[in-house]
Amino acid sequence: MSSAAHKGTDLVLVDTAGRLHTKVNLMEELKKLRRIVEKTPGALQEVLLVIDATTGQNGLTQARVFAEAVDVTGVVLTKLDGTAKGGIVVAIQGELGLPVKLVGVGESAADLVAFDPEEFAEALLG
Ligand SMILES: Nc1nc2c(ncn2[C@@H]2O[C@H](COP(=O)(O)OP(=O)(O)OP(=O)(O)O)[C@@H](O)[C@H]2O)c(=O)[nH]1
Ligand SMILES: [Mg+2]
Repeated sequence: MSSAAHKGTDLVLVDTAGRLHTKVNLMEELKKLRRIVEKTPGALQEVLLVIDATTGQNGLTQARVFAEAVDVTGVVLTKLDGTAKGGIVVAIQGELGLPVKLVGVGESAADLVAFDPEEFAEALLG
């Protein structure tokens, strides 16, 4: 964060690898990351939880734990290009009020696109 401020960087993406909601020490680390980002006023823009469309009920458990730990602002639903429909985000929104902000429909950066609720609902029900 201080390096970014020093260089006048526009955007810092903090990506955590292999984090499991069941690993208490890793979740504590995540909370610490949030606290560090928050030291810079106005820096914290989004806290996104990435959920794989193939995730079932466990996605809701994950969302609960991550939301509690770091106050998630939205969900990124990946792998919507496969057969999975990602219906768990409906339960996540219902219980935690977390909106889906982006969806992944492939492996390139350009495949991360804005969430289209209508298209999603049609695919889910159709
Ligand atoms: N088809 C498809 N593949 C995806 C999508 N999103 C990610 N992938 C692929 O899934 C694999 C895992 O993606 P990562 O971004 O490394 O997953 P991750 O959750 O960050 O994994 P960790 O960093 O190990 O926790 C990679 O091969 C990605 O290219 C998607 O929307 N569609
Ligand atoms: Mg990763």
